[in-house]
Amino acid sequence: MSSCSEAVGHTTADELLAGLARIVGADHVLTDADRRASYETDWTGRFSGQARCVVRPADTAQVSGVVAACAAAGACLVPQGGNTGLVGAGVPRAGEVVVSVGRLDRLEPVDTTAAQVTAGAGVTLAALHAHAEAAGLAYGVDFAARDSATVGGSVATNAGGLHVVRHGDTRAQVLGVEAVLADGRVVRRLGGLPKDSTGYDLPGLLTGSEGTLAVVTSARLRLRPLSRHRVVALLGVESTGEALDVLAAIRGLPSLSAVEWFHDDGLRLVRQHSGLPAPLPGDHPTYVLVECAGPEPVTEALAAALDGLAAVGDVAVAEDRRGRSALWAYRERHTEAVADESAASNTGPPHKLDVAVPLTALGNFKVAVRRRCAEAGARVILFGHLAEGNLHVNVLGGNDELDHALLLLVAECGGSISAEHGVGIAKAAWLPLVRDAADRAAMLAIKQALDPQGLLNPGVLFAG
Ligand code: 2HG
Ligand code: ZN
Repeated sequence: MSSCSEAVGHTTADELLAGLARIVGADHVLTDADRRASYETDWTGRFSGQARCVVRPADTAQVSGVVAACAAAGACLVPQGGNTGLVGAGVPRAGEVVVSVGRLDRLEPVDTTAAQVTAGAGVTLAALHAHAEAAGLAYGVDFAARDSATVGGSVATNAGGLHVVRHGDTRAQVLGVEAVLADGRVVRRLGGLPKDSTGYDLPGLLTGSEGTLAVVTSARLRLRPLSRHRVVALLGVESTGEALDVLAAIRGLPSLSAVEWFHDDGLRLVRQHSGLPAPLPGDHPTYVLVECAGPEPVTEALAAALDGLAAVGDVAVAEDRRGRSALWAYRERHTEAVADESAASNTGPPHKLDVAVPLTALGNFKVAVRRRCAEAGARVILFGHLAEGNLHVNVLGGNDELDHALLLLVAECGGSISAEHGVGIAKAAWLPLVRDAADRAAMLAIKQALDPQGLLNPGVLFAG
């Protein structure tokens, strides 16, 4: 594939900027360093690079024009949503054009009969939730960065989040997408037919493609019934085994909507960072947060499922909105607490390994991760989504060598090196650990077919 950063000469570069300004308006082509800055560094501060410019198209036609102009000039581009990604896939690396989809924030009226909605790539998850709820429905994907994270970014990464146990990942919500291909042509599949086996599943392919195959401009999304009743329980447990006993006991509840977990060291950081009080009377090595939600009251069924379980001693339960948010805060504030701690301890941005392992391997994996980090003199905070064996391994004071050792452990137990954040540039080098040569060749063939010049998000997913 071509090296696009060299492909644009000076004259052509000026022409490209002028052409982009004609498409989106000069105000929406950001070339000054201070106007580009917030688009050039990711949320963690770990990934950062210089953009040729940042372009902010207002609609699909403008995105198409921008991509076509870049293709004609041989200029690479990096699509960007809310810039909340954690694997470096949404920030420039070597003078690419950043295509920010933030202005594609159109939300169409909810189709309550089909329980679907079409949302622009720049719509935030929070706005999508509010829109669906106003129509008496709900969107099934949610996570802490909801106020900034966008539909486009969550489709591009196949984001998982808090409710995969109930509704599946983003791919399970996507009924269709509209996307701009590498040459500027637009593929539009927004009909929302739940039954449609006509040809390849392009929406499924583009979901999770991390901006390497097309720029997603809009998505047709499945909505769910709005739950009128909700309960959150936070349980202190003594071991991974006990946490899994809790999971086994509640797994069959139709109302189950989240099973999260964190540990004493993470809780200490969250409390230090937020000033929150202790959530439970006792201290425990591990905490499991369970949420149930449904059209009818859900608390009794949860209590019955947990009844008699040896693991359940110390527990806090909340049914009202305030109480539920107070319990969720202990889990959701881990990311910011870790960021604060890394700044305070001068260890540099944390290395975040978003991994999943089979539940049967979880206990041993956790022990091995802690041992490796201790041997390397690094600190590790583990939290995440217990129901999927998804651990956010946040390493303070780590390095690439330690990442390598930890990802090897993941591969050895049949896990995923990227459960819900994407591969990005952070983990591209380790793709061979979990995708064999035939598998990588098939993926690369798709990449080359859809983006023969290699202009879309170079360096993401495929290293080098
Ligand atoms: C979460 O589950 C997010 O809170 C962020 O996926 C995870 O900060 C992280 O590592
Ligand atoms: Zn997560």
